[in-house]
Amino acid sequence: MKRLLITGANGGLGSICRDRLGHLAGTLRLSARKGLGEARANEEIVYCDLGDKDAVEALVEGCDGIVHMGGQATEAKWETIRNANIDGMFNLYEAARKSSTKPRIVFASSNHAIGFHRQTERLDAKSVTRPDGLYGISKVFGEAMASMYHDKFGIETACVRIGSCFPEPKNHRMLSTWMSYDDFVLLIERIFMVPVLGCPIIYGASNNAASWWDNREVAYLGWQPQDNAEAFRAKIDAEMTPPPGDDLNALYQGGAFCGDGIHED
Ligand code: 15L
Repeated sequence: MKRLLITGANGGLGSICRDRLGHLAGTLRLSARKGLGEARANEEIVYCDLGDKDAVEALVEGCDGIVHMGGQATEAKWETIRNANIDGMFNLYEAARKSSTKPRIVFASSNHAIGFHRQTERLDAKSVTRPDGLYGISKVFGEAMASMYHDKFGIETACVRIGSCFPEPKNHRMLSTWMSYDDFVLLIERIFMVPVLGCPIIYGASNNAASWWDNREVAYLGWQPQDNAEAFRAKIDAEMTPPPGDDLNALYQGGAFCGDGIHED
């Protein structure tokens, strides 16, 4: 690619993209609302609020690919989610539709789009969504946005329902949901290399023995995650007791996000 846009490039996963996806494009265009520091050799920095339509249009123009990590990354009050994840998604897709480059997009969806499924269920790309909060709803919305812009305008998006992408799994639930940074980077590489992408739903998790998710529908990507959270089980067992059977973290795939209450402030 000539120019790859990474939104949310100051966040946890956005910074991994910044550090490890430079080989995919001549130029990385990095965006966030703040905190991107100095531009490195192949980088350009554009500060932008995703809720600002004109700014997002200028941001997207000239990009052949977008890794959309920007937006609200956890549960929050509706106004925050609406600006970043609802208006922000619309602005991004409108900008992509109007651009001269028609970028291929990676959308950072989340396991919280399906969080209210029980941990005893096995899901694939056809499973119904069961969002576990306002954040999860915004991810379902984002997937619908991607689907419509693909069907109507041919814009390709990989909707990655990211599990728990951290250096290591942090608790027993993450033995099922963990995705290593290495496997995440391998996935992004495959998404941009495959000749025809379409608009698939992909479960973003490593090759975990305790996985709840089946990615057979996206075998055509050639993504073969290498890591397995099982390697951390003994460490987690030593550090904490497993949650009791009636705990949200033991019942639902979305874990604690399934708790009652709505963020009001
Ligand atoms: C997410 O969607 C969050 O962005 C992340 O911080 C984790 O909470 C993750 O889900 C998870 O479910 O572990």
